Amino acid sequence: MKTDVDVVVVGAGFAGIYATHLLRNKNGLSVQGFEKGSGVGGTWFWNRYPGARCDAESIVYSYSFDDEIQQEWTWSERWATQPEILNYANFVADKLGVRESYAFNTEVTSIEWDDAAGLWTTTTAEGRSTTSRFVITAVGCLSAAQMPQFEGLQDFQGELYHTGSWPHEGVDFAGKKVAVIGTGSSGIQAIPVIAQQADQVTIFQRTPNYTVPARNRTLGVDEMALVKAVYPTLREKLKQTPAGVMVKPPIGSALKLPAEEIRAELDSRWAQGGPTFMNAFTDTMSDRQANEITAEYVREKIAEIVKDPERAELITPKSYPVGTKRICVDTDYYETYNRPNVELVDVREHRIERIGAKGPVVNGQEYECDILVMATGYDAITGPLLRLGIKGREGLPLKEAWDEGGKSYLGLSVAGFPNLFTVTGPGSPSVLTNMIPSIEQHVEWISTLLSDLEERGIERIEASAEAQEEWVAKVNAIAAQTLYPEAASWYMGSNIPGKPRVFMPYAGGLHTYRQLCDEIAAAGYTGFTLGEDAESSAAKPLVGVATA
Ligand code: NA7
Repeated sequence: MKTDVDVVVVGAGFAGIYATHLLRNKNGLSVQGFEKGSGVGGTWFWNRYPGARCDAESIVYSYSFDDEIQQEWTWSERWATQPEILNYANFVADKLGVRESYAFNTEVTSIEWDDAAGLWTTTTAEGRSTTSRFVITAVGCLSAAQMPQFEGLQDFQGELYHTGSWPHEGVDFAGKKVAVIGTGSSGIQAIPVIAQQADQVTIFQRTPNYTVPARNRTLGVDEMALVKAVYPTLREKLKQTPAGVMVKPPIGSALKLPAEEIRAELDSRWAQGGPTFMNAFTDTMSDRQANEITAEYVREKIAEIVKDPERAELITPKSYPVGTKRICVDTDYYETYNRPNVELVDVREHRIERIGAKGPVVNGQEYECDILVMATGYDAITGPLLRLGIKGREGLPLKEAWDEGGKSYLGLSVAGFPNLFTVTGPGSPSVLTNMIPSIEQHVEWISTLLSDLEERGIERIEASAEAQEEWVAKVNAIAAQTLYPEAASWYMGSNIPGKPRVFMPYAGGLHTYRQLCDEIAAAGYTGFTLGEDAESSAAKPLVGVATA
C-alpha cells in the first residue's frame, strides 16, 4: 500500500530529533515530523520557568552518537540551564538538518490504524492528514502539564502560569506578590529565584520534599577539553551503568556500616552535590530502615539550615521514604525559607478550597497575589501519549487499552497497535535514567528493527499480548523489590485524579534493559508477531489485550 511517507514522528525533542535523523539518513526512509511548538527542544522548549535546570550533569545529558557533535558543543555549567539545553537542541537540529522534515506549530489530534490497508493516518488540528507505514511517538514523559481543576480558577484576576508551559517572553516578578502551588522539582528550582525577584512569595505546600544541593559551578575550558578527550571511552563506560550517569559507587549497606562511616559518606556526597547522594549505600532504595538513615540525614540538614524551627518542621518530609518521589536538586531551596519575604502555607490538612479572584483560599483565608504559579507537575509518561488520540486495531482507543494503566512491551510497543513505537513509553527505563542515553538506545533499536524488517520483506510488526503481559509483570516485580511504590508519586500516577496506580518505569537499569533488547533482536524479535502472523493476529479479539 502506498503511503504519503514511510514514518511519522511525533515530537521534536531529543527523541524526535534523533529518530528523524537516523531513519532518514541511516534507514533511508521518508519521514514527516509533527511538533506542537514553534521550534525543537520538546520539554525544554516549554519548561522555561526561572531556575529550570537538568538534574543530570550537562556533560552526560547530551547525545553520544556523533563525536563531531560532542566535540563541537561546549557546556558552560555543571547542571545546564534550560536556555543552554534548548540552544544545544537547536544546535544539533541545525547540524543534522532535521528541521526540514518537521511541520512546527502543528498539533497531532488523532493517529488511527487502518488494518486492511496496513497504514496509519495521522491528523493534525488543522485537519491535515498524513498516511505512513510506521509511527514513532517521541512526545517525552513530562510534557502533559497538570493544571489542577480548582474551583474559581477561571475567575482569578492576576497572571496565571504553569511551570510546564512558561511564556517565552519571561515573567517580571519585580514588585509583585507571587503565590506558588507545588513543591516538587519545578517548585523547588523556581521558588529561590522568584523569591529573589518578587516582593513577596507565598508557597502552598501539600507534601514536603527531600532535596539535595546542586553545588552548581561553571565548567572551565580546560575541564571541558579533558572531558572531550575522554568522551568516547566515557560514553562506552556509561552504557554499562544502570542510569547512564557518572555515579560514585555505593560504599556498602547502610545497615551494616559503622555510624561514623555512614556520616562521613553522606557529608561528602552532600558537599559534592547532586542526586548521587542517593547512591551512598546499596540498600537505600530497597530497605525502609536503611532508607531512614539517609532520610534522617536530610531532615537534620533542614533543621540546621532553616532558622525558624516551626517552619523547618513544616517543610521536613516524613511520610514517605527519601528518593521514592523523585529526589530534587536545588540551589538554596531550604535557605529560601529564611527570607523575610517568604511565607509558607501548609495545605496538607486544610487543602486549597478554591482560587478566589485575588488568590488561593485555604481554611477560609484568601491569600492575595498578583501572579499565581502552578508548579503542579505532569500527567507523566502515559499522559502525553493519551493526548494523541491513538486508535489501533478494531478502532481500539489507546485510552481503553490502558484503562488499567499504561501497558507495553519494552516500553516501546503496545499490543493491538501494529507498527507504532513509543520512545520512552510506560515500561521503559526512561525517567529513572539519564533520558538522552535511553532515547539513543530506543531509537537505535527501532532503526535496526526497521532495517531488519525491510531486509526480510516484512511489513507489519506487533507486540504479542502475552509478551506485553510478561513485561508488565516484570516491571511490577522489579518495582516491588524497591521502596518506590511506597510514595504517592507521579511515577505511580498518584498525582492525577482517577489515574490507575501503577509504577510506570522499568527499574531494572538501562544496562540490563539494553542487553535484553539486544537479545530479543538477535533472536528475531521474540515477543513480537511479524508479517503474516501479525496480520492473522488481527483476527484475534482485542478484549484480552485491553483488559488482561
Ligand atoms: P511534581 O514533582 O509532580 O510536583 C508537583 C507539586 O505540586 C507537588 O508538590 C504536589 O503536591 C503539588 N500539587 C499538585 N497538585 C496540587 C494541588 N491540587 N494542591 C496542592 N499542591 C498540589 O512536578 P514537578 O513539575 O515539580 O516535577 C516533575 C518532574 O519534572 C521532576 O521530577 C523532574 O524530573 C522534572 P503532592 O506532592 O502531590 O502532595
